[in-house]
Amino acid sequence: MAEGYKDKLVATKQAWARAGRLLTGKVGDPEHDRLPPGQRLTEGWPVLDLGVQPAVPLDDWRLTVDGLVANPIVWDWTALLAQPQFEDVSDMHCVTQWSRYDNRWQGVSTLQLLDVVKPLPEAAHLVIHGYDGYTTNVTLEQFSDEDCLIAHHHDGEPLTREHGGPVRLMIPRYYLWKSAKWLKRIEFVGADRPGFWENRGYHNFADPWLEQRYG
Ligand SMILES: Nc1nc2c(c(=O)[nH]1)N[C@H]1C(S)=C(S)[C@@H](COP(=O)(O)O)O[C@H]1N2
Ligand SMILES: [Mo]
Repeated sequence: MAEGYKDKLVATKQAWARAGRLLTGKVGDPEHDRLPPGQRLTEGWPVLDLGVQPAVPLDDWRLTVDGLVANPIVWDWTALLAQPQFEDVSDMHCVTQWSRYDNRWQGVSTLQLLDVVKPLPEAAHLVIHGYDGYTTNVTLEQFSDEDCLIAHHHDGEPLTREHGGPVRLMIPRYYLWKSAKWLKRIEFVGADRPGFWENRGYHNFADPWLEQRYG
């Protein structure tokens, strides 16, 4: 494992995944409920990561989008802000059972990004990379939900370093481990490639309404 990662914490979470800890066995209905099964509402905002919180100065920050796309890009901060800006309010759900309502995110929508890079027909999956070496995988369909964005502000403030600033991904309809902090690279691939937690017992798809914590 990479330098500085909290190996013990990772091992504990992996053991919980194996044991199916926290599972209620219920299925939720987002049409009628706001809190997915097994979740509790929090007013605060816990910080979770692997123990490495990279400092990425704005001047050095770059987002590479490559792989199976017609138009690969590297955006710096100015290029990100030059894109049409998007705002969305959503709830977030962490696999460790907390949910936080009404997060106001600002950034560039993933739909706008897709419009720019133009995925090739065979690009069905994405690997998301963080500056800390973290990876997570989503399908192109998950990435294309209308509330997904490359976020640089939260509740009107620049995203803090502990929460993934300067820029993180937000994919609010899935458990929060899919929303990579310190976003560095978005790679379009043909075959699914499980990421850090998906390789350690977490569910590949991660729908909180189906309680897809592990699997
Ligand atoms: N780059 C990176 N992104 C990451 C992680 C990480 O370790 N590194 N942890 C994930 C997990 S497991 C969670 S629960 C959320 C936590 O986001 P927060 O600290 O803003 O609450 O970030 C996700 N994104
Ligand atoms: Mo997590």
